[in-house]
Amino acid sequence: MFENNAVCKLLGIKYPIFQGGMAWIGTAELASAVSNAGGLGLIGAGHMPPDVLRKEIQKCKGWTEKPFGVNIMLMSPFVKEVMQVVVDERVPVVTTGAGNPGEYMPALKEIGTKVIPVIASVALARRLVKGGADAVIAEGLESGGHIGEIATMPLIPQAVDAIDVPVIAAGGIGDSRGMAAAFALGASGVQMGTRFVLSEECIAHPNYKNMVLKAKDRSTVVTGRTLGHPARVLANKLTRTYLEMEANGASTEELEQLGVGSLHKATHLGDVENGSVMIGQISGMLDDIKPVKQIIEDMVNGLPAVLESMRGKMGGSL
Ligand code: TUI
Repeated sequence: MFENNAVCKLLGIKYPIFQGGMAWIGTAELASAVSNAGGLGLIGAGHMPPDVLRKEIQKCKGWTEKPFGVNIMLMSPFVKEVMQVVVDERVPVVTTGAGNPGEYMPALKEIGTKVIPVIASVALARRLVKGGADAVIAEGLESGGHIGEIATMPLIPQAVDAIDVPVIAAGGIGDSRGMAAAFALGASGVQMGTRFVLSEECIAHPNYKNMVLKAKDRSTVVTGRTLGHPARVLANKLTRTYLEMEANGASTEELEQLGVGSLHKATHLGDVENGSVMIGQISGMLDDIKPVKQIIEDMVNGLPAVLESMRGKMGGSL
């Protein structure tokens, strides 16, 4: 179906479907399952120390023969060391998030690693393509976790018009309709995070998955705007405290202190009231936990019906 798709050709994968990085839960289990199912699995390095990341990469290599990647979170205190690990391990694809990866691109490109930064603005997309990015992931503010300020719908076509490498759409995509919409906007592929949280292979605590299942359209809020690090998370006890402190002018240190360890608390300990549940707005639509292979096949197999339905909605022949 995707024989001539630019992203599939660039990476040697069957379907142009990426799994979002996702610190703590984008593990070798999930990444290898996505790659084995024909998409691109990504190990979410988050704040991982370099030796932990190396082990995760080696596990992934043991579980899949297919291309996979590492998502490097540029605000990590270990960013230089984890970049060195992906170079040493010759990881085929690197995606980056939460910053500008420009300074690291030459070393990655030199060993043939494909570099695909997440961008949240057209200006950064332009700059990174000049610096050698092989493609970009344009991520709208519907996503969970760290976000920019533009929604997916306006971001994708503006990024597509501005650059001449493939654009992968992210943010608010969870089924074939979202995938078709991304292609309609000019994207060449999609990335999904929250949808893959609700997979059998995702190691997130059952309480975490349950919060995604129960979430409605307005269940998430954005914290950290005053710090300049906005993040979309499920509204809970933690966010109520956080937003109240933020509104009352709490210091950066006080706010950062609240966040320390909070993602692990939610993803691994299952404390979804005091922990940080980083999920996207599409949560409201997701109501089943499936094997990764089925998530991907349902996305792809549902496309013809979406195209047919579009013709119907338009109400005339095109
Ligand atoms: O990075 C993400 N999502 C994330 S990162 C994250 S951080 C974290 N927090 C606690 C524990 C562990 C990890 C959680 N979720 N998405 C990609 C993304 N990148 N979204 C937005 C951006 C972005 C924003 C600004 C990319 C570049 C950018 O440019 C700034 C610049 O320097 O020009």
